[in-house]
Amino acid sequence: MKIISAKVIVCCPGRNFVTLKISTDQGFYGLGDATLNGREKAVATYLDEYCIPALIGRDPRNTEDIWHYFYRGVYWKRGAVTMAAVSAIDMALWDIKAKALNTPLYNILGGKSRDRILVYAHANGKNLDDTIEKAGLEKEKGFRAIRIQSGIPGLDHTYGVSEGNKPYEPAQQGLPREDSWDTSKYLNFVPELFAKVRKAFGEEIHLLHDVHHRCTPVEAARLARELEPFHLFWLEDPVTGELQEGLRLIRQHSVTPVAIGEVFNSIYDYTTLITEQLIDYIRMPLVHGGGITHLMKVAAMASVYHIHTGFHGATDLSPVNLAATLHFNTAINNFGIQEYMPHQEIVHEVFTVNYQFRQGYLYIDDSPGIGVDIDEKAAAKYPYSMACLPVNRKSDGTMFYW
Ligand code: KDG
Ligand code: MG
Repeated sequence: MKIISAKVIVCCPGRNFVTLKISTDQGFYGLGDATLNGREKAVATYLDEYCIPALIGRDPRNTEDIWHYFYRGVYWKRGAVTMAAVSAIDMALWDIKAKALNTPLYNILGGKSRDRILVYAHANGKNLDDTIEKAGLEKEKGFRAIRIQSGIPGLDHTYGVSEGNKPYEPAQQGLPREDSWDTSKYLNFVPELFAKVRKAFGEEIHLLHDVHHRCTPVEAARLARELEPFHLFWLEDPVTGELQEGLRLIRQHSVTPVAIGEVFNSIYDYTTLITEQLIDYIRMPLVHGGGITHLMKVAAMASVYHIHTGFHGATDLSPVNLAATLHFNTAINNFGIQEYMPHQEIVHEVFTVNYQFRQGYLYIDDSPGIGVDIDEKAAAKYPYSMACLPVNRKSDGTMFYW
């Protein structure tokens, strides 16, 4: 089998998505997600200019060799743009391989380790009462795990909380919006939030929280320790991950489980974190972490250290990534939980999907390959529209992490 063509489809059904479609001489084609929120065109150009010409003529079944060609074979390794491109190629090749064998992707990743995938929902409230109400709505929908984010008293805008009752969508049209941040207001409020939420829902429901990289290690250690009585499923991105050693301080002071890595793109971002058992969940998604080939290795390494997966799954990752991730989660032993934000209806005019939510779990069907298709005519109706993630400053104007 040979690759005869490949193209990048950039579309904006409500938000921007980048999809790679690779076609073969035997009629099979594969899809890969290459969406990098706010930097979509950089990945599309990288694929168009440097990767697609080098793919033509290769046997798409050689997933390992092709992965190393675009990783090891490239002098400028790693980085979000490069790795999103590598991810899309890898995902599309695995899609082709499974379709050619007429079997769902999970079958060639190890078969079924489970029949359904535990997912967590999002409750993003303007304030404490609103957050409890939103969490109640998610529970009524059947979710057994809920991420809790709330507006912070004294701050105009907080991560995760949308304007009005709109669904979560951090990327805004045009240049980045500037938010303002105050860590002490946040640290004083969050333990009270979780005390009330735990009291309202009891111990039956899993509670999660995303710090979104906004604490220093010692601040994160304080927060993790103060949240211990409320038994979080995890505390996400308590600090930025650039300094892996920073996570040691949190571990020394708390037993609140830690998840990290939605902005990582390589196994080397995780080596200290995994081998020193400083974390409990890896979040690096297939779409940004080098695809199935690379994540299989990261997940295997994590499994040796009792660390589970809990992949990033916001709506800025396309249905192609979500379906591929569900196959992956079905197959591996050390699956933990999957983030799930349903895409807006308009997204499904472009992407037809093969998964369904029921009572707290996602179920993937057994169509061959990844099982998601793209309607290129529908995609053409929604051209790219520039949108960026916000930036963040401390209240005195100092540039900070978003
Ligand atoms: O593009 C960035 C978003 O996907 C991210 O901010 C969402 O932190 C996030 C999460 O945990 O889903
Ligand atoms: Mg996050």
